[in-house]
Amino acid sequence: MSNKMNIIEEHYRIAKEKYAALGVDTEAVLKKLDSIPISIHCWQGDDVKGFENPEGELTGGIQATGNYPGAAKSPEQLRSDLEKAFSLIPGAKRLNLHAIYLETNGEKVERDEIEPKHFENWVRWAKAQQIGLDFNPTIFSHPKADDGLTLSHPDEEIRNFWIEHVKRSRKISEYFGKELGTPSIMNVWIPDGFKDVPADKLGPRQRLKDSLDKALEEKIDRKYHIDAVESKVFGIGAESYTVGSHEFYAGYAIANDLALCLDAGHFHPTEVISDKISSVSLFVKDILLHVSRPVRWDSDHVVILDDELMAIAKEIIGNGLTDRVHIGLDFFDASINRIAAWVIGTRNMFKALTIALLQPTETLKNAEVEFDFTTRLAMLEELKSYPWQAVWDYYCYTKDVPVGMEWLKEVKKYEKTVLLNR
Ligand code: RNT
Ligand code: ZN
Repeated sequence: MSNKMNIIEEHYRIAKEKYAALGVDTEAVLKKLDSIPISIHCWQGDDVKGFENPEGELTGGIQATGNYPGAAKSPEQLRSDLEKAFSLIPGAKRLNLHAIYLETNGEKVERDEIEPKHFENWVRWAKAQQIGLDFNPTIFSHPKADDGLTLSHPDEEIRNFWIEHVKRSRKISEYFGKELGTPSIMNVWIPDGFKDVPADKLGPRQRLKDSLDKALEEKIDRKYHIDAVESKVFGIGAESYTVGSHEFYAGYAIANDLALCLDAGHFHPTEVISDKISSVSLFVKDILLHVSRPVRWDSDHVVILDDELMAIAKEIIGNGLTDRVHIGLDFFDASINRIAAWVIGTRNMFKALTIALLQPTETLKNAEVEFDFTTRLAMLEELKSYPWQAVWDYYCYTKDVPVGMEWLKEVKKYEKTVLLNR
């Protein structure tokens, strides 16, 4: 161990010198990294099933494919899996919950009846973990969403049901914020759309606007709760039209001073959210990211360290937006070990942030304003092979989490002793 420790420290020392020559202080980078939380989504642990109904089927144009053994089947299992994942990830974490992860002691509680008490165990656990919580109303996987329309449904009764669900979800989110001393971001995503060419594109959008106006009417202190809305370009079974499009929600968020959620899988395949962050930041106070990975469609693959992930991190860091851009993850892969999925995706997000923090942003910006595009390109290319990995390893090491592939051994052990016995 001590030999290994020396190697990690030695590599870090060399990297520190190399970055210092560029004017980058790696110690400051590590400190800054500590202050950027990632909201880890609970739903990777059980393929977005929740605890409302054990037979619950995932609907709403999203899908978790695969049948890898060991999915969490109870809140206790899910929390234990999360603890395992957290122990393998350095840095600040939050947990993002959905309404279907409620605990009711076997009692049937409808979505329009949920209350803070159904999330007391989560709050107790979050306190023990010293993390904040975020929240989402679950407006899919439900008989009242089976028509493919919810808040924009032509039937007022159905709209009212979902409006009440959102209202109650906001109270739960506020409760999280009050209990944990950090605002809970509550994100509204609905699956509403049509498979085929609509006759009326305006009507459903008018109804959605009206439903949101009602659902979000009550003022809640931003200290405890922040509302976010998430757009989408299409879903399975809603290929021709999505009620909550990007323009709809960008407009709605700006008009109502809400946070706008940008999901990496929710735009046309050549569009990237990294390019949207700076623009949106000029018009909304808070941006929520659903960092995901679309493969040909909104497939919600585990986040890898690709160009787009690094670009997202660079936009947040380079523009000084860490206080206003809230990083959440949103992927659900049931074809691999689910704890590994969390660890890989979250560590990659932290790696991308490390790389972005190690970039001499001011030098690059100065070259640019002087129209020295040669220096800009030369430097950006050179930086790609700079020893960011030594800084990352050192970060993991100082946070007492496994360095490099060592974490996988822990996951395999847990799989053998816990997951395969479920
Ligand atoms: C669906 C949206 C939404 C969900 C989660 C479970 O396309 O991305 O954010 O993935 O709320
Ligand atoms: Zn999303």
